[in-house]
Amino acid sequence: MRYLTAGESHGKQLTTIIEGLPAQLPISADELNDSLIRRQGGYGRGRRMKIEKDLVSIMSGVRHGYTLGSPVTLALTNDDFKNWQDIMGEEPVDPEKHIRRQVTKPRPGHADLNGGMKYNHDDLRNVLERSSARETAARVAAGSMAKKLLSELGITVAGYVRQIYDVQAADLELTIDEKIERARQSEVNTIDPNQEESMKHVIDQAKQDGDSIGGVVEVTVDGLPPGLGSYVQYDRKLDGKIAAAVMSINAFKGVEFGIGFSAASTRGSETHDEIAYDEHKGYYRKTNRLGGFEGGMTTGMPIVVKGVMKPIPTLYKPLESIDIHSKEPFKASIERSDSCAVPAASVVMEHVVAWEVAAAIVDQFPSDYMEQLKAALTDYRERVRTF
Ligand code: EPS
Repeated sequence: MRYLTAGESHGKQLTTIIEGLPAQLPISADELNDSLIRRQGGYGRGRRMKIEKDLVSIMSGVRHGYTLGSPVTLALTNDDFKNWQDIMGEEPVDPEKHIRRQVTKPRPGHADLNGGMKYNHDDLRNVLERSSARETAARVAAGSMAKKLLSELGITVAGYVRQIYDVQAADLELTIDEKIERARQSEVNTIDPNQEESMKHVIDQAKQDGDSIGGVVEVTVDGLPPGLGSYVQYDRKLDGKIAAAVMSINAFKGVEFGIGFSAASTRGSETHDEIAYDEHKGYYRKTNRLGGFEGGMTTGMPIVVKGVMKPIPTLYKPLESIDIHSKEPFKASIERSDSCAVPAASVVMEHVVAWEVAAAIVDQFPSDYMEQLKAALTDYRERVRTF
């Protein structure tokens, strides 16, 4: 399974094309929109999200509520495009004419300068329109199809906020359904209601100061068989694929599975997950410190993966940079921005992780239609249970 996204932040639309989904997966636009609407929310979002209503149009690959096995095209209109038609239109423009909203002042922390140098753009808008996190809407659209496929196989994915700035959610023993429910109830998508107000408070403070803040998001995947992914080749390790997917989300700077970086200071005996056996459920682990992976393969325990998001680099409080035309230093001008997009990022991470897990399953159990996939996975689950 693979997908491509296309579209500029203030262009006409975002498009996602997915190839390789088995036929007869039941799907409706409403289910996809539920994910897209969640991504748009969250305390700390800016004015742009009041303009956009991310509702998907399914343009191909689905008929009468079921996938056909052919490529699926999902389109999302940018409602802001009507205000940007002359700036973002595809028709050639007179080079002498002043182009509104031209960007010559690269913002530290964005793709602006490096992208401009690489593609030889003298208007950095040509970079920022595509490097914008608006693209994550198209990835959530793909991930919502993947989540539906996983749910048909009894696999559940939850994304939620662990930390905003210096406010941390407590380590709580919750079922995956409780995590989903709590994150949905929370304005900051956290599972710890005791930290909700403090998280909102640090967002308000950052906004007041013209600043931005980041945080940590976590995704849990439950209901997995052991042995997804493979140790036999570096690029078939599923934790590696998930890590790459998480790192490719805009503004993400780090990823860890289970105890992650703290494994540097735990002994082997405190790090690994002892193996146990039960006649009914087969092999299982007494703990899940490794976050559901050994040797690049799932252990059958839940995948638990965290990602860290840096503060959004578009600041009301400007940082120093250099104008690419005059080569003069300047302090960046005020731009519309989100002061904190960590709650939205938890939804994005949930969907990119879901995609990688679904793609690994479809790779491992090649199937043209859902019944075939379900049967193959049921057989495999039974075989590993009695192994
Ligand atoms: C973004 C800047 C803001 C965000 C945008 C990502 O948009 P604008 O420049 O239009 O104010 O709102 O996020 C989205 C549009 C979205 O859908 O998440 C950026 O620079 O990355």
